[in-house]
Amino acid sequence: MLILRQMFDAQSSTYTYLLADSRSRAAVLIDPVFEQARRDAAFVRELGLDLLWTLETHVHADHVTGAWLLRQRLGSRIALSTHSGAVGADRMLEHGDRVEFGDRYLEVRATPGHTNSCLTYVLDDCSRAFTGDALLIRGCGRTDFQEGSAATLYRSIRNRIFSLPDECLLYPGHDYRGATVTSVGEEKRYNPRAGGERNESDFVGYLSNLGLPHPKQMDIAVPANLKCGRTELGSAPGDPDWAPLSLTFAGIWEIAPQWLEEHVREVQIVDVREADEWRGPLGRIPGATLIPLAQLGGRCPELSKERPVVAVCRSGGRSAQATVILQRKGYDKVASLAGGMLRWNSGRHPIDGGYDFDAGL
Ligand SMILES: N[C@@H](CCC(=O)N[C@@H](CS)C(=O)NCC(=O)O)C(=O)O
Ligand SMILES: [Fe+2]
Repeated sequence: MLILRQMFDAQSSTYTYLLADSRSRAAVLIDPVFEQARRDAAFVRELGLDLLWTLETHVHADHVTGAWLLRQRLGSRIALSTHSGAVGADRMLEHGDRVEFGDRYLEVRATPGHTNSCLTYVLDDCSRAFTGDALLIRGCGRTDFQEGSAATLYRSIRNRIFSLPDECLLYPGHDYRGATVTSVGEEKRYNPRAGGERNESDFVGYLSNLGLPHPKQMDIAVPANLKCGRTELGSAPGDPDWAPLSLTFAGIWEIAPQWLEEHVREVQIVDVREADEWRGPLGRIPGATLIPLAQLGGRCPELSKERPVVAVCRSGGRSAQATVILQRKGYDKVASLAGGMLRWNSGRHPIDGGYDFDAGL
């Protein structure tokens, strides 16, 4: 079975697509965004996937790719068009190539026009295609910068995208109006630039008169993307360095029980359960302070902002919300204990109080 997830970067209105083969867990990620690399990596980890490739649909002008950051984090390899002129990739793709992931593959189609490097990735059974900016929903990529050519783009759309079956679902590189997916049949009929009876001259005339300002990030994005998003930084900006935290897809920083056991004295542990749970069978972490979640907003001055705070609860749910409350109050070194006291106990980490389950009490 195919796993397909569509993610959105609101800053650049970019879609990133995660595709995976559910049997082997092999995955590819199309058009990752630099600022979203943590989100994407968390998603890949949570779903238990093995990210083989990040694939670019083209050298983007409006955002920096997350390809290099993801290679650093997850060991994924980088692939993009041989016509990109980019350095630092692991594979340069040609028209007709296949990118395999487990039992599935994507067919590479060159669809130049918006840029020379534009590729459309077609799923093995032609049920879906990822068009980048060659074809957008009721739109298409502009052709007034990089190596743009409206005549070339018209032929790419007509010969290499509209030649797919009408039912083939099309997933674009961007949408600026809130739409997410379309189909070949729908765009052939309704695309105002390339659909219906429009011929090449109609298309070229339309594209020559779009009158759009250049993307705001263009001067940064193009040179960065020609290096596959490589920076001099080791990791994404703002990554916490006080502990090996992992970011869940819900946006919560979590810490593993083993690390906490080894570093209890270096952090402040705040237990956000109720008093009866604190005295209950799961016990409490030695050195923890009890502040029930409902009181945390008012009582957080009891916690220092200088030392990291780890929030703890029964299962990891309330402590996740505690990190949100603490961050709002200006605490920047915060994490939630993954799995809460349940996982802490099942891993046999030390507790005060609680019941001795081994003794059968
Ligand atoms: N306002 C956006 C630029 C949007 C833009 O120019 N997008 C390109 C894709 S990289 C495009 O082809 N847009 C076609 C259109 O908006 O019709 C930004 O500053 O990032
Ligand atoms: Fe683009």
